[in-house]
Amino acid sequence: MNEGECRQKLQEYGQEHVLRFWEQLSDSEKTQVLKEVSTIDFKLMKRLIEKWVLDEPDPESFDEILPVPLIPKADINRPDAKEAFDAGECALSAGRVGLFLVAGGQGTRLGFPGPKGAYPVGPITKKSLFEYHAEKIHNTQNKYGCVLPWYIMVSAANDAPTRQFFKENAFFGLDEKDVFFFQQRMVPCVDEGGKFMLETPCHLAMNPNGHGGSLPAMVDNGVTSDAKQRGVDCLSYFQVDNWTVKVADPYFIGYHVLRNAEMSSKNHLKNDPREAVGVHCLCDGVYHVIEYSELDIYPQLLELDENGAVIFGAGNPAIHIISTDFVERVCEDYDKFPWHKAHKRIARVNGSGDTVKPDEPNGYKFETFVFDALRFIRHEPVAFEIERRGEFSPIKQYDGVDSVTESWASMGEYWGEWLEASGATVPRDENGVVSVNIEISPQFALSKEEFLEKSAGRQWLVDTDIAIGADGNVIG
Ligand code: UD2
Repeated sequence: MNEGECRQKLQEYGQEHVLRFWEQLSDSEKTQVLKEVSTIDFKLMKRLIEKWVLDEPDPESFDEILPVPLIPKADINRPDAKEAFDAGECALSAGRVGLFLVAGGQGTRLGFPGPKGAYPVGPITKKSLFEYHAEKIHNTQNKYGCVLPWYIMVSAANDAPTRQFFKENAFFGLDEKDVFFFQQRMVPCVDEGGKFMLETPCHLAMNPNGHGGSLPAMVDNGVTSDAKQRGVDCLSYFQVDNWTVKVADPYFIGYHVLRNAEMSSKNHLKNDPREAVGVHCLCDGVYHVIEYSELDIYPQLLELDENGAVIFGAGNPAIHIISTDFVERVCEDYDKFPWHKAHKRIARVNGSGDTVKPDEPNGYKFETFVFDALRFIRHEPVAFEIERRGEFSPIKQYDGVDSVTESWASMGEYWGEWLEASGATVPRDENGVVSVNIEISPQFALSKEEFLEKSAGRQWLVDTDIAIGADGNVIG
């Protein structure tokens, strides 16, 4: 895009103020502006601004909202679960499964300067979130003699540092050709009058288009065609900040395959109506996840039953299986994909070209959410209940709820129980809480059963912090 085309486009859409510092910019700064403007989908932005900023549409309303029926937690003694497990193992061995990680978010709450996946989550080993995920991949690939191609969505902000981190760590021993990075798009932030916002004189305030943007990004960047070429029809979707996620769970994959589902979701039972996860429910017969920030619009979703349990208890830990064909089908109709707006404090330039962060929200960020793809399904989806421990422990901040420190505690409890089952004595405080740090490499064992099998004849000594490595040796 050259300067003339850029001016014309901006004028056509009433956004010519974007070039108001043009005369003061250097050549390279001008090039940057032209590049940013060329990435904008103006028609989409016009639609979003007219609908969400200049007008205030009523929220989506439903005649009836019901809890989703859940497949109960996996239990190998239940025939349906055994059948699902076997089908999942078959799909894994046949190479039908790929991994789909979303890692494009900005991780602002954690206050970590690098990509969130590079965060050293291991309390003893300082292993990163990416390394934890990679170790699970090694274990699963070895177990099933398969390759799990790993499709990782990044954003403009963390693409280069993420690739660099993988390089520095020699791809954690994975084959580089099976790790595929792809970038989601950015969207401009818009002020309350519907105008694009400049963060600096030569740079628009923009944000990644939400993890729903992973679907068109997969198609545009050749991920779905790569998957199809490899014979992958099930994409196991997870978020980078969940260190304990089962990256390729045979039960879950099996239910998805056996029911010929297009999109399947795991659900944990919410312990608090305000827990910061979406709620999986049936709205006028259609599967939806209502995001936690939108719960006040549907107050019945916050109600408790007479025993104090959350009635709409199916929380969304953001773990799905999505079929490759379904990704492509949703993208054919992507104009219908819903957007969400958030009123935020957005740093912008003042008249003298200085960037100022306001004290109050001053503009909007637009995002799409992957779970909104549920409304495109044609077959009954799978909604599968899981135990929180060992499946869902997200890291949103350093301390408090969903934090690094909470994850360390949950590692102690989760792996402490494995060690105790093997006959070890694990130090606990007067409240019964594990009082040492524990890490067990997922490459060594992915489940308690595997750990016990590999621990046969061994006595683990846990008088202080203990980290067991991929080869089963105690580290340090
Ligand atoms: C998300 C879910 C919430 C619950 C919770 C569990 C949404 C809107 N809500 O809440 O229902 O499942 O997670 O932990 O997602 N990401 C991108 N690109 C983006 C935005 C996010 O890749 O443009 C990734 C991000 O890197 C992370 C994940 O999506 O892996 C979730 O993002 P978040 O941590 O901001 O989501 P949160 O905690 O609001």
